[in-house]
Amino acid sequence: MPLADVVIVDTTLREGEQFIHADFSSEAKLEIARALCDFGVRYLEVTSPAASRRSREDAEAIATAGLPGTVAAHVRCHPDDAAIALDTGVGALHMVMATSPILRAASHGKAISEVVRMAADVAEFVRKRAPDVTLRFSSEDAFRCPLSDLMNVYLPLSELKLFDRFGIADTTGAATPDRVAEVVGLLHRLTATPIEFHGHNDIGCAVANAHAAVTNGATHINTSVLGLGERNGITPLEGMIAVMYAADRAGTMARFRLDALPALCRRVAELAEVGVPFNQVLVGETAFSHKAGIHTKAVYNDPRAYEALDPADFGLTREIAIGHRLTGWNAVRVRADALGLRLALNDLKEATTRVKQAADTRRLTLDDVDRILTEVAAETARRSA
Ligand code: HCA
Ligand code: CU
Repeated sequence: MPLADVVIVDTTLREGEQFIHADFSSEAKLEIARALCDFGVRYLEVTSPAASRRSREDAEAIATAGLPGTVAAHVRCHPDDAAIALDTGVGALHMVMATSPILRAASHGKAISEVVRMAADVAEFVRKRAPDVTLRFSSEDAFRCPLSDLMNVYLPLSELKLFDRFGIADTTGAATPDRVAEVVGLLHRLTATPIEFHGHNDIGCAVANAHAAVTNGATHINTSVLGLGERNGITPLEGMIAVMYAADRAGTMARFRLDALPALCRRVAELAEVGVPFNQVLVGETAFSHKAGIHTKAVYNDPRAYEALDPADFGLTREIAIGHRLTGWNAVRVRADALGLRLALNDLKEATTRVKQAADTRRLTLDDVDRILTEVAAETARRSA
């Protein structure tokens, strides 16, 4: 599937709620759901309605809010949880069960054959009660699971033809893109069932892993705004959008209101009581700032020289820093022009030298640069008077 066509299954309202600082109110959850849909997401995952009374009420409120997309409830592989979820009116159930030896031992204690039986039983139960609901089964900790065990889960479940999709989760966020390519690629070759990838970011590969999953057959990617989730989270929505945009700008712009993304991220950060990290892909404070003279000169000529993403498409502006020791006379000239000062090349170079000298001893503001430029201009005027 082309990257820009991948289905974003956003789980800010499930995995994101598992972020240590997140304690979203019912109103906040609806606000986030609406903002995600306004941005263009068409598939939202919410916390299991079996988790608590408010989780159930919130799932119902979101599922019946008339949003232009599918609302999926995350559930354990248990008919009671599935029944509670179906009663909320969600359009999809996302079942999950651990498959790796370490998690099977530390969590449910079941053998692989029992995992298959339980998933099949719940799927049959769901299909009887709600034939049209979208049903996904995901194996937790799939990437620390022997491939034979993993295939012994997915292949028999695939034959049942009860599932619309298989999820595959890098739960501890330690997989690398080559491993994701291997495992997702194998699953893709062996089943016709669409694949959803869920990847944590513990070693920093979550976006690259999501990319590898798509190029090896995944059709759905789990994201959350700012990557919010357990520990340091999962593939961030904005990171995945950047990958899609870099592959197909027009296609991604047609699907998403990209200029709504920075505000969405700021708002979710606020609701989760954290800041937007300064270097976050796309929406971090420094994502479009340029500093060194060599960079700024080229960016003034053509921003694409040092930008893979056009900030204007996201409603953002680039920042070009002038007042520092790495500055160059081209950047200084742009500032002089902006101030209406017509300086000859020698004067520009003199001003640049003064900026660098001053910056070697202290931190400069734009006002400091402007003062130096005005001084040099005044000296020149005096000389020629
Ligand atoms: C969890 C685990 C999970 C599930 C992912 C999935 C994971 O917190 O329940 O449903 O595909 O990382 O394995 O988030
Ligand atoms: Cu997770």
